[in-house]
Amino acid sequence: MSEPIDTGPMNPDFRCGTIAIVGRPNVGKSTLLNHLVGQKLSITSHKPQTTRSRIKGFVTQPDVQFVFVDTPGYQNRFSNALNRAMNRSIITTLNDVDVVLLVIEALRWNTDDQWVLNRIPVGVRPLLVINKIDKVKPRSLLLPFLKKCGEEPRFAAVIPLSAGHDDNFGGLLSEIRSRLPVAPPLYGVDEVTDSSERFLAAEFIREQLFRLLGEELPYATTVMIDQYQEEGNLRRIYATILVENDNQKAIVIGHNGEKLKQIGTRARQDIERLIEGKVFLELWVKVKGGWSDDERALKQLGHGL
Ligand SMILES: Nc1nc2c(ncn2[C@@H]2O[C@H](COP(=O)(O)OP(=O)(O)O)[C@@H](O)[C@H]2O)c(=O)[nH]1
Ligand SMILES: [Mg+2]
Repeated sequence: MSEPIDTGPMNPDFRCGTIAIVGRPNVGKSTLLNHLVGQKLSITSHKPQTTRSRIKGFVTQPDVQFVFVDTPGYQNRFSNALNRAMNRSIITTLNDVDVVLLVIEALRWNTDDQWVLNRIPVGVRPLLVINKIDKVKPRSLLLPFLKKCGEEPRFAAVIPLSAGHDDNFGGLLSEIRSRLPVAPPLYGVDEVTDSSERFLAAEFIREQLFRLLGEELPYATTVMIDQYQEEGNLRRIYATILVENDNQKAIVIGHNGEKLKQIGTRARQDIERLIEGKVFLELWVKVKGGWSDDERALKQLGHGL
């Protein structure tokens, strides 16, 4: 149950707004979102383009509600349809937000970071989040880097942190809050995202494909939820991992089904943490393009028989 938040005369300075998290792949955008929200929502891996769609996460405090939007990794290397769509989605996001966080890795400003910066509208001054400061060795290298970034007029502020290790994001949150408009909250206090459980379940399975399969294979896979049944605190989830050929299918299943079992166990544990309940998860692996897959694809579009 949501507690009503006091946005009336007692609290005339309640602020609420949307914050886009952008940056080249692998800088830690999704990790930052998850740690800000205090819950895994956006899947992460060391491989670029793990995040394929926009995920929102909310943080609500007595005087502010932050609506964070994690974006698929900006990238310019390949220009296939998926990437073009992803980049379009980010540009649309940027025109529609109150604050932009540009995330980079400490000491590693490169041409991809510059490419992302060039895509931020000229009138928008992003907050520069310098992530992974835990990796800087020796520590003395950090200060000159921060100083250099701080002198760059394009950035509204520079905030060094370690998204994966810090447990206090007060500095970042207060920088953001001062830039949000006075507005009532958009979501209930106990809401953390507007993504459905069903969608997040598919994402958590996909995350394990990225983490447990080789370098290339994850990009050839799709996860479909066939059935998602809720029985009190229990979820029965039937899902299919679609691959492109029999060879890939054999790899996903693994020797004696071990790989698929590992994928299923880890994804199940993540979904259990999300719903704070029990999950029964059944995974199938199928080769795309077969008759039944076409039928399922149509069903997902709402044209099922
Ligand atoms: N050492 C270190 N690694 C991090 C930190 N934040 C994220 N990572 C790692 O960086 C990789 C990419 O993170 P991810 O959030 O998926 O990046 P994204 O592509 O920008 O969303 C993952 O392996 C994370 O565990 C951090 O603060 N320190
Ligand atoms: Mg990501």
